[in-house]
Amino acid sequence: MSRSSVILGAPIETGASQPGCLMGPASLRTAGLVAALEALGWRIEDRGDVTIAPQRPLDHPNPALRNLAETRAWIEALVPAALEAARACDLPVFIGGDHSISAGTVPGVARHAAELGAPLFVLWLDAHPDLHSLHSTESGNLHGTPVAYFTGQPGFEAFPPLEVPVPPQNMCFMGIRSVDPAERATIATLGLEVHDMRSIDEFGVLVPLRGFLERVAAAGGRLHVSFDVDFLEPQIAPAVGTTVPGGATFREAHLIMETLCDSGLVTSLDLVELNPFLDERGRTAKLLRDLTASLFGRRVLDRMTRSYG
Ligand code: EXY
Ligand code: MN
Ligand code: MN
Ligand code: MN
Repeated sequence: MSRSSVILGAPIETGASQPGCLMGPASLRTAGLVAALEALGWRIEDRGDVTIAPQRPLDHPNPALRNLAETRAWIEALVPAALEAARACDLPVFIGGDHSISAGTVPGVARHAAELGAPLFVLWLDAHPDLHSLHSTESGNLHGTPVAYFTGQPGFEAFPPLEVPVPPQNMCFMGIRSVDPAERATIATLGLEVHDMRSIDEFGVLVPLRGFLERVAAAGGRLHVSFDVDFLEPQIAPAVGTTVPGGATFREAHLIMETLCDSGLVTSLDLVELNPFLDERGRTAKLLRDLTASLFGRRVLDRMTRSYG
């Protein structure tokens, strides 16, 4: 029987400094994400986009925080939507929207994993660790906070209570190359598994990825992958507001997705931070579509035509 996926859009841009991620779900749909996955034999149900009502501002001791009420409302909307999507299919895909969507999607799929009695692991593919608390962020951009929230760190009294935290030892970060001092301290305190770009330069992506996948398999775990466009080298993926030079190459990124596919362990996916306003003729959206297809089973030798023109 074919495998199934639910696609759920979360057009959030309130967590980022630059507007534009609001258009991310539309851009990926325009790039043909659904057809690309259907062509691989998957049954796809596109549930459209989640929405929130207009919010009144919320006060907070950190005056830098931007759009706290909106982010809170998005989390409240996304946790049940992600839980339902995970219950309904083999591998839901959550399309952002900036990375604050993961403050809703990860707790949602963590609840589903808990229902199944399995531990949830998270692979965070990003230039940034997104480990700020609501008190430590200086930019006030809440897309820099989801990992600290869903791993149950202190400082999130203003966010909805977390039902199922992800244990910090179940995290794996790859591609990291921009870390703020407070985040550096959290990484050290929690002993997080972080493979920065220096480490990828030295060892490639396969050695650390296979090590992590062995941990997930040995624990009988489920695996959520959170893919931030800024994980990629900006020259191949310009459509993101937080570019950092020295990112993953085209082949490194595809090899990660192909290896994840081979593992059979991935049970949910975020595609985040795509800002179509900054794209060049849709090339970043098309790359993200093709990376997702690699995760869903596309192989070079199966292709009859070239994808790029
Ligand atoms: N660490 C920086 C901040 O907190 O403002 C940058 C965060 C960027 C977060 C992007 C989504 O990965
Ligand atoms: Mn399921
Ligand atoms: Mn991020
Ligand atoms: Mn990032």
